[in-house]
Amino acid sequence: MTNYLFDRLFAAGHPDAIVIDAAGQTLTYGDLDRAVARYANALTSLGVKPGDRVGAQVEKSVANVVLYLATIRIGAVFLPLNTAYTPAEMTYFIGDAEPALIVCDPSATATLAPIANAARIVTLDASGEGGLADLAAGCSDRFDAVARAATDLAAICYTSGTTGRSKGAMLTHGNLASNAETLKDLWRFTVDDVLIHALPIYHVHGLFVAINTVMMAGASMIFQPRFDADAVLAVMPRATTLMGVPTFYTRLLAHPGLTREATAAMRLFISGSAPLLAQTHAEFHARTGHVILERYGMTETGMNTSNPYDGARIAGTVGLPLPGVSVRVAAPAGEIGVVEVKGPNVFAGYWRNPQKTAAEFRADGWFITGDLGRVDDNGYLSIVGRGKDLIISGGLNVYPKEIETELDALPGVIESAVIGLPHTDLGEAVIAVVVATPGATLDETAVISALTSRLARFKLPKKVIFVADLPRNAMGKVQKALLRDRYG
Ligand code: MLC
Ligand code: AMP
Repeated sequence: MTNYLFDRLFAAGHPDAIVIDAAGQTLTYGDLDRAVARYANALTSLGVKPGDRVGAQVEKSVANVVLYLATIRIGAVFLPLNTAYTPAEMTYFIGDAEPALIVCDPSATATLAPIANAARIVTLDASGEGGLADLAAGCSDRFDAVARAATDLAAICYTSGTTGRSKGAMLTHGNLASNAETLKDLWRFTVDDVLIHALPIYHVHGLFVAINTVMMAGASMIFQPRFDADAVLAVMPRATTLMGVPTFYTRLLAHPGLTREATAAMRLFISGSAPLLAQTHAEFHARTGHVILERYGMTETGMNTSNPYDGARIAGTVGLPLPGVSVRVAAPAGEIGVVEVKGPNVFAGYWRNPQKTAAEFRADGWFITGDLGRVDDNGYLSIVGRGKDLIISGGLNVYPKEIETELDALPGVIESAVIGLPHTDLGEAVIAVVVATPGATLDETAVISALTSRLARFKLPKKVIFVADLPRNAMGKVQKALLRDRYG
């Protein structure tokens, strides 16, 4: 019996080789295997069965990684949830995904209990302590992985919708394994690599691109709780690779410690999740001698394209389709069109949402990304815009529609438009343009504090602008481009 993803993740790492080095806690592949077995036994004893969802609203920690791997090992489905989500947001995710178990910080149990439905709640705090850890400590360190095929579900990752609510992207064992296998080869990860892991692990970038690729190579990672330029620079002399969003690179460039000497041990800097400015690419090269490798992906597809390891890494492009992945632009050669993708990396559809799934695939099976791109004569893809109304702030997606719905529901607000404006640190910042009822005593502070209980903090507007009315076109549609020009 084989477990498609689990077996592949543990195939390359030598039991005595280090896999995670998290300040004060170092685990070998053997240690990790035993820790995961304990958690797998603990999850099973809590009644989690193959196919059940395990919701994890847990701070980044080694225990959180162990929980992810244990969920895969018992054939269940991992459901990572940003710790910034409010109870209002969690109510939706829990109602939609119907997890059998929710793992959360002890401080969150009181708020989650009334909205947990049928799910059991068990705790795990930022240091990896809690009810689940206690239970696991008393369990056997052996567990026969539950058999899973490439087509079985491994995870559901929520991604916001341009209209309406978030959708759960169903990712299979085959999706995750094929993508990590491909990236490991393309980016030349080997047992000698040490990745600086400073990304959150509730999204595909930090969770699958980083952890799965490292494990497939039998490599190791230095695990940091969050991105901090000082902390990243401090470990660089004993690392070889970094994966980050563009904000990582602009913040590193703002640090005087980023020099050619500081990066001498490194072989590869990778960027993705949001557009990397050509200026950042050039400045990083000038300061360090390293050419950042930019790649392009999505929750629904994992990674789709990458600049090459050996060939030219061209600023402003996201490179070539990954081996085994097909990418096309629905437009004549050299012109701008919607980027479409097909391959073993493409998800199995939206959880319990066949209509949305059908709407985002062409009849011939290509997935419609909603990104606008152009392919040059050498086959390099550039992402030149978005067909979807989306803001990417520090690598995190914010859907204007979701914020506008909350704004419009506030007393004193007639209507609103949420736009992304260029921001030196975050790439884009969320800005709200609001039309208030005449006589309403709303100000920026009141609007933001009213949204605080409803929306995760990264989605909150960095600025609220009050206007008498919104510019509309002949069809009555708000002209966001005009607003961006006016306030940009
Ligand atoms: C934090 N804040 C943000 C924010 N992150 N606001 C807007 N956008 C963000 N991305 C808010 C906090 O709520 C807080 O607000 C204030 O900013 C400072 O918070 P912080 O905790 O000090 O911020 P920091 O830890 O420095 O985080 C910034 C960051 C982080 C850019 C390092 O957001 C990050 O690691 N982003 C990576 C996201 C990621 O992994 N994306 C991949 C998605 S997968 P307040 O009000 O409390 O002061 C994907 C597919 C693909 O896209 O291709 O990879
Ligand atoms: P998510 O839904 O969080 O997975 O975000 C996926 C989106 O991030 C894509 O559809 C793109 O719009 C964007 N994205 C990811 N990588 C890049 C990149 N290198 N350049 C530009 N946009 C990117």
